[in-house]
Amino acid sequence: DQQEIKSAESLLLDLEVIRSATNNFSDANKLGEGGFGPVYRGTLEDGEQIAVKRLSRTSVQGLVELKNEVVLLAKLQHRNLVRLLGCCLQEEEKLLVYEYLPNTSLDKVLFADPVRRVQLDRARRYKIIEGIGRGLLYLHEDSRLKIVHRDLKASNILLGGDMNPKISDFGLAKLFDVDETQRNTSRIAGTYGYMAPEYALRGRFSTNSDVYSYGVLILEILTGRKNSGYQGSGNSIDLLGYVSIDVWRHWNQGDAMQVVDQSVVDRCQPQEVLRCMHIGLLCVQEDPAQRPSMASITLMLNSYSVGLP
Ligand code: ACK
Repeated sequence: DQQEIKSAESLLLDLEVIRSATNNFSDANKLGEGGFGPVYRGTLEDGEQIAVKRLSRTSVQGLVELKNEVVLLAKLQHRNLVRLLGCCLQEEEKLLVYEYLPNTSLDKVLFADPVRRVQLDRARRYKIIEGIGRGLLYLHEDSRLKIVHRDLKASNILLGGDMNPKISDFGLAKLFDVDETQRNTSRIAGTYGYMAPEYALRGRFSTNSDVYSYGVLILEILTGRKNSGYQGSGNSIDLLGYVSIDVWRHWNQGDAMQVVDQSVVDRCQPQEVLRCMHIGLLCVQEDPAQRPSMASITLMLNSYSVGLP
């Protein structure tokens, strides 16, 4: 209807405006290389800061479909999703414009060298885990799109001014799906180490495969250690370089606490840390059907985060 058409048009940004906001995509304005092309920082005339993704992959979709998809994505608004503000889609230049987040991504915060690493206490780590969970739940269940992210990982989690986590790059995997000739072999969207085995091996993605990636994230956030990747057949959990759920069940609390980051270990409530770790391990089970849904994960997390500082 008229309203829809109007709101779709308001998303379309003028290429010249974005050029001048980013200093004509100057190197000085380049934030880095993202999964779909370089990302630039920009400042609009009114002073608003933006992040511009310059898409370098060719989409399998035509411009009209691409626009429709972007209109749908821009409707998704949630505290834990990076907000899509608009786009500029032309044959020769395809740009997505997002809100700018000043605090870099979770992987830099977690895994940068010790000097630059931001100290995250237990409460902060929980809040990050919970926030990502809420964003993912929204993508899976609340939206009209039922989006499977397909590439959830620490570098796709950006941190807001208050260290509130926001999921980035959601919905993009679908735009850039494998081309016809590669449908069975290429898994372009996923990232080694975060991909569920059924996705990595057979290209089967689902909300359950996102849950697996979320589990890897929980383990990374609690242990402060990057996953060591998927190295072959067998128990997928051992392969991540953490500990398998079976081993975990037989550990006593003291053993178990040794795998978590020292900043998470304080005098109060080791039980909580262990329960959170346990949720992470449930998510990375080999069998997708055994993994909990995001709805039950957020219930589990809520049930014990009450009363956190
Ligand atoms: O870890 P970073 O500083 O955060 O470096 C990467 C780089 O661009 C390539 O993805 C940064 N980036 C992506 N989107 C945004 C955004 N909306 N706001 C700020 N930085 C962003 C990302």
